[in-house]
Amino acid sequence: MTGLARAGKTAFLTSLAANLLALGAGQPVLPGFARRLGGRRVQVALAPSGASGLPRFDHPRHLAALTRDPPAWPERTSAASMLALDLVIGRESLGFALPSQRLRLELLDYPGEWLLDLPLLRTDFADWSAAVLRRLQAPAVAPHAAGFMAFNSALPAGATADESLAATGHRLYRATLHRLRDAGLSLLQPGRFLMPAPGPEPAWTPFFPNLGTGGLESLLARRYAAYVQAVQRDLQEPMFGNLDRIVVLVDLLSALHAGPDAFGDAAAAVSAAAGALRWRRSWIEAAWALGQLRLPPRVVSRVAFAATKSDHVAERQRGNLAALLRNVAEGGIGDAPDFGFAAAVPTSHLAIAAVRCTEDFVWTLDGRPVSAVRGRRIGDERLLRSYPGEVPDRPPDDAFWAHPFLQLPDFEPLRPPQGGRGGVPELGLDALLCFLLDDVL
Ligand SMILES: Nc1nc2c(ncn2[C@@H]2O[C@H](COP(=O)(O)OP(=O)(O)OP(=O)(O)O)[C@@H](O)[C@H]2O)c(=O)[nH]1
Ligand SMILES: [Mg+2]
Repeated sequence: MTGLARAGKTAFLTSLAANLLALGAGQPVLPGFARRLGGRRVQVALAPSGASGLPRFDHPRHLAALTRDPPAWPERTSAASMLALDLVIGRESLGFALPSQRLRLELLDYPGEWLLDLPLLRTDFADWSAAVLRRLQAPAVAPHAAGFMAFNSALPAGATADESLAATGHRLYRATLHRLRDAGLSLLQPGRFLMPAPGPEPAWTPFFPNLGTGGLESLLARRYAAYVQAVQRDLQEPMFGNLDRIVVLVDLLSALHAGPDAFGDAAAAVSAAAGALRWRRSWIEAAWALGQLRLPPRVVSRVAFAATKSDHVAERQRGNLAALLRNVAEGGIGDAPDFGFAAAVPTSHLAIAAVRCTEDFVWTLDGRPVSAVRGRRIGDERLLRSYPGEVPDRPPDDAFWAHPFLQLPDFEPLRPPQGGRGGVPELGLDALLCFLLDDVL
């Protein structure tokens, strides 16, 4: 499970666990998923995270915050963690002699910044540098990148391999990435400059995009190659590798709210990630791995893209939101990679709200009924009505941006029934589970 900062990852894991546990306790939650189980009983328990060495997702603490009075949202997360659930699914009545089906669901909170490293696996240093330097000149980006760009363009093309130049350029580039993230931009690479891997920083870390021709450029290119190798290696590590299915959480509504630059950038980030996740590994890649006496990398078998916080808009808009996400994710995708045989990974695009804050209602505005939502703002007893506008079903054009779009109030979560034991009010988690686990079920 991955998503950029503030996409709603912690809320998602908390709600998913609470609702599955409630389902196991016989509560009427996740109706679509319960239907898919077709009357089979399911037992659910939190499992220890096993031998992975990753810290365990602190579900009780996050759930307690949501069920406080008034409810509180989770704090920002900075470290990866693992949520593990054991499911025991009974067999249908015919097969009374059959053993139950046991399933261990392990959900890794995978930093979204790292997802944006996947496209680097197919990009060499020169192409990457050219693309980044072009982006840093875009009007919305340039003011944040001035220091690094001034340094980089003052370097002579044939600059020699000098450690202090590499370190200075790296420091300036990294500071630029942080500023861009603070400004709401998302397509920021390499991801580990923003979200470092656990442990000490490797010696090859200090690099930055550069189009020179001398010794400095080749030093930076070698470090970039080492970075890409580390990304590749980690994908096969038990800790961050072995990802079997991926859920990508995207906060498209906030991107729409933030304006055309932030939206365009978020769209580019989603489509870059989607492009990297789209194809099952080809037989050539598998053969190459065996040739290196390594097991071929595990294949990601399903990818779900979910637009989060969709309780900010009324039900009629949520279909548009899912369609917008599909259009954005498929935007930058070309044909199958030109090596070997590759098949597309089953992919779904949904609109969800892991922690629902609002209810739908019909609001009469200027004498006309519109579908709106209402909820309480944090620290306010009154119900606030909200009609943020029409959600476009494809990347919006200039006419859309001409009218200010979407207020997104900070709503308070709806109170979870029975202090959380009755689940957490949500939208669309059942459809997401049905898609992710379809083959297993
Ligand atoms: N209305 C609504 N708001 C949500 C929902 N999920 C998350 N939010 C809002 O989004 C904020 C961020 O959610 P988190 O779950 O903390 O996001 P995160 O991806 O874990 O964030 P980081 O750990 O900082 O990267 C919350 O504080 C809420 O304000 C949702 O389902 N509905
Ligand atoms: Mg978090």
